[in-house]
Formats: sequence, structure tokens, C-alpha cells
Amino acid sequence: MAEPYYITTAIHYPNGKPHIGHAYETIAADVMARFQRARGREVRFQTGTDEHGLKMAQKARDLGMSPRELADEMSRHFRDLFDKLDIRYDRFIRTTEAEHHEASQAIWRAMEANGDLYLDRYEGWYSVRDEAYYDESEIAEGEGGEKLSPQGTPVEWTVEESWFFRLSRYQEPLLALYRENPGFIRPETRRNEVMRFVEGGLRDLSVSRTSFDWGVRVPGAEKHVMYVWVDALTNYLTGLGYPDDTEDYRKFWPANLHLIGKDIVRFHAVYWPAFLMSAGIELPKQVYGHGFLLNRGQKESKSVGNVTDPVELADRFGVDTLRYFLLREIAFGQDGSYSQEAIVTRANAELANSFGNLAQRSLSMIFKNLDGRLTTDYQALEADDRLEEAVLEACTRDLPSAFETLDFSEGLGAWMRAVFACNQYVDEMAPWALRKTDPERMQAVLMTMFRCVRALSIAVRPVVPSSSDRLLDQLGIPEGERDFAALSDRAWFERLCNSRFAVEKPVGVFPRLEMPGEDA
Ligand code: ME8
Repeated sequence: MAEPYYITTAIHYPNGKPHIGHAYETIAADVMARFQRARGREVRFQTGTDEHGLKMAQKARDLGMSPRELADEMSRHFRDLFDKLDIRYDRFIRTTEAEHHEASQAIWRAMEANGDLYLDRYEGWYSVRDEAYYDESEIAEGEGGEKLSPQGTPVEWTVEESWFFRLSRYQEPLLALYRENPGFIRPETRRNEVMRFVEGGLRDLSVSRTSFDWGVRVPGAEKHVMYVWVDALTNYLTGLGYPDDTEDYRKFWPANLHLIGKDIVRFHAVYWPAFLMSAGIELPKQVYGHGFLLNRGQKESKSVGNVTDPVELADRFGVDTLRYFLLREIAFGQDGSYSQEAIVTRANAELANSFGNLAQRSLSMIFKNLDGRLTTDYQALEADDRLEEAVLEACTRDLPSAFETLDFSEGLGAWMRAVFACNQYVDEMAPWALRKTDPERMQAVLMTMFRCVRALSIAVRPVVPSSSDRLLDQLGIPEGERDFAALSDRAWFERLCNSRFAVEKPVGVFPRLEMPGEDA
């Protein structure tokens, strides 16, 4: 039976249209989900929108809408973007769903039954933007003397009656969790930050609000709504049918990976496991805090006027190009910069001129010189075997082992080195010159190229799914043979030679892009 794999992204605040950071995180999760499917695992991939909380309520009020209307409108934009980006999720959750309210109330009751919730008064520095209270020690002063959170957002002194979660009880169990499971928080830098924070001591957490009502009601205390993070984190359970003992829940919980950005690691690696321990629910296996995407080194913001619509980027450069660029250019755990020039440079150098060119010249030569016929009737020389071995090693060992640890850029780097090796081989072998002098040798070279292009297309398919499929269609590779298992099947080539003879005139799948401005 296929081993299950459950991956989630953060659920996004639909208080505006999706930005490039949302696209980045969700593309990475989609690549991971496709990669695990291609490894033969049964994958469940969930994303969605986080629709409650003061931030949503305030934004809706500013726009003269109800929070529900705002959530409906903006959530639609997220789904449209993800469809456009070829993101194949299994569940898109909205926290305003009735099922989600039930799940959040169920986990609340479980924490209460464990003696971890109590009513008290809360005073503290509250940031509406972060939906979080901060300690006095964490507050800084801005240039105009205003108080700021560690994220640089404004905070206000707030007093309210509130339910509290006994987070202080969980300091030791959390530290034990991090120590015993070094992979629980990744990458290492985030793990260190979280450990230092927890070692510094944990205060009980205010987990309800009475100042507004846009949220999930606290069971038995109807004037309180849950702190938005309690309900938001619970989405990962709701999507599997919690609190019911469903087949999905049994199969997919605990989650293998919560993929989130670095700014919300504390919520996922401290609060969430504490809530789950309290409720007696198994803990997820890993929380990965990826880096931030910057526009030419700067955070995008409306006031700077550098906000890029990810839909426009996809329209302009192509979905697969954007997906490839984001994962190849930036070391996943770190912050990284993008610009239109960088996208064009990377896409032209690697997709169009290297991989695309390799595929196109291999197929055209087979089409022109062999009438599109594949054959097993040739003698491979050592150079041919050596190349194929190197390509298979990159495709079945280096890329997968890097992708398993979310080192996408490293995995794609190994893949690209294999592409370069193939192009170098073609240049050295010069099969076009062999046509007259040594047609048998030409056959061996062209078949080797064909075999390598197939392996490279399959390996990179999670990243550039539609381009890779267009290429594999041209190669005649059956749809069920485009995964990693197919790469260790020795008999595929013989089967293909027997089943199929002429390729159509090959067409390139990775167009050369123009630099911004060139077409103006
Ligand atoms: O934080 N680059 O929602 P959100 C990369 N609703 N990632 C970025 C980014 C950037 N420039 N900007 C944001 C929330 N992100 C909560 C999550 S989960 C139970 C609740 C990432 O819409 C961010 O780190 O502000 C987060 O993982 C995701 O986008 C959604 O951010």
C-alpha cells in the first residue's frame, strides 16, 4: 500500500488579493506534493483562506462590506490564482465553513477538558496586523516614538477579559519535542530561534476576544470568539474530518509537513504542538519555515508601489517558467530576490538554451535522420553508458534526495548539471556529422540522447508539469510511466521501440523570452 503523505500550506488572509509570496509558498507545496506522488505516495495537499479575526473585520469595514463578502470575493482570487499556477490541491479550506467551526470548538473542548483553559483579564501590547500580543521586552520604539512589534507593526495597549491557554505548562514538553525530533522544525536556523524563545520561558496565551465577534464562538462563553490563531491552526485537522474518526483522518494525520513562511514559525512550532498535546492529538512531523521573497531586494508594499500581481507574471513569462525560476533561483529556507530580468535570464539560460535545446535537437535529429524510428539495434559505447548513468544518478538520487529536504534549488542544480553534461556530449559526438560517415554510431548517439531526455523530463516534471508532459507526449512516453518508478524500469525502451515508430515533427516547449523593454 502506498505510504500516505499529508502536506499543508499556511492558510492565507483574504484581506486583499494574493501576492507573490502566496504564489511562492503554494507553488513550493505543489511541487512537493507532485514530487511525492511521483515517488508513489498517496498524497493529500491542503491550502485555503484564513477568514476570521480583527484584521479581516477592520478591512471589510474600511471597504464598506461585511467580512463575509470580503472573504468570499478575495478567497475566489486565491483559488483562481492557484488554478492558473497549475496547483493541484486536494482540499481548499475556508475557515468560515460550518465544519471548521465544529472542529475548532471540538479542539477547544478537548483543551478545556484537560484543564488548560481558564478565564482572566488580559492587558498587553496587541498588534492588529499580526493578530498577536507581545511582551514588553519585545516592543521597540519607532522613529516617531510609536510602539512597534518585533515584526515592525504598530501595537496598542489593550485590556480585555479573555480565556487563557496554559502555555506555561508546555515549556518542558516542547523542549523535549525539539530535542528528540531534530527534524520537527526546519531549517536549522528557525529551530534555533524557536528553541531560544521557548528556553526563555512561556507565558500563558490569551486565546479569546470580546472586542469583536468575527470568529468562532467559544463553546459555553458566547460573548467570546476564539483568538484567530486557535481557529486558523485547527484548519489542518478540519480538512481531514476532525473531530469525526474519518478514513482521511486515520490515513493522513499526523501531517508530514506544514509548509509556512518564517514569520509564522512560532505559531506552528510552539502554540500548535502545545494545543495538540493538550487535546491529546498526535503532532505533525515537520514544520518548515521558508524564506521571504523580495522584489529586487525589497519587501513589496503598496506604499513603495512595487507590488507585482503573480497573475501578470504568469501571463507574461509562462506558468512553468515562473515555477521553475522561483524554486531554482532561491535557496528555499532563505530570503531571495526576484526581478523580471532575473526570470528571463534564468529561463533562457537553463530552460530554453539548455534543456529545451537538448530536447529539440535530439527529437529533430531522430525525426530527420531516422524517420522518427527508435531502435534497440545499436551498440552503446562507454561514453554513452557513462552519460546515461550520470543522468540517471542526478534524476533518481541527487534531485530526489534534495527535494525530500526541500532543497529545491540544490536538486534542480544537480538536474541542470546533468543537462549540461548531455549538451556537452552532443557537441563532442556531433551526430550530424556521423550521418554519412558512421550511421550506426549516429544511431547509438541519438538513442542515448532520447533516453537521457526522457529521464530528465520525468525528474523535472513536478516543477514544470505541463511543459514536461508536452515533451513526454512527443517522446511517446505513456502517461502511467512518468514517475520515479518508471526510471528504474529497465524494459521501458524496448517496449517503446516495439509499440511506436514515428514522432510528429517536434516542437519546442521552452520558448526564448525577451528581456523586459526589448519588446517595447
Ligand atoms: O500569515 N515571501 O497569512 P498571510 C514568501 N493567515 N512568503 C510570504 C511572503 C513573502 N513575501 N509574504 C507572506 C498568515 N508569505 C496566516 C497564516 S496558518 C494557520 C495562518 C507567507 O496571508 C507567510 O509567511 O499573511 C505565510 O506562510 C503565507 O504567506 C500566508 O501569509
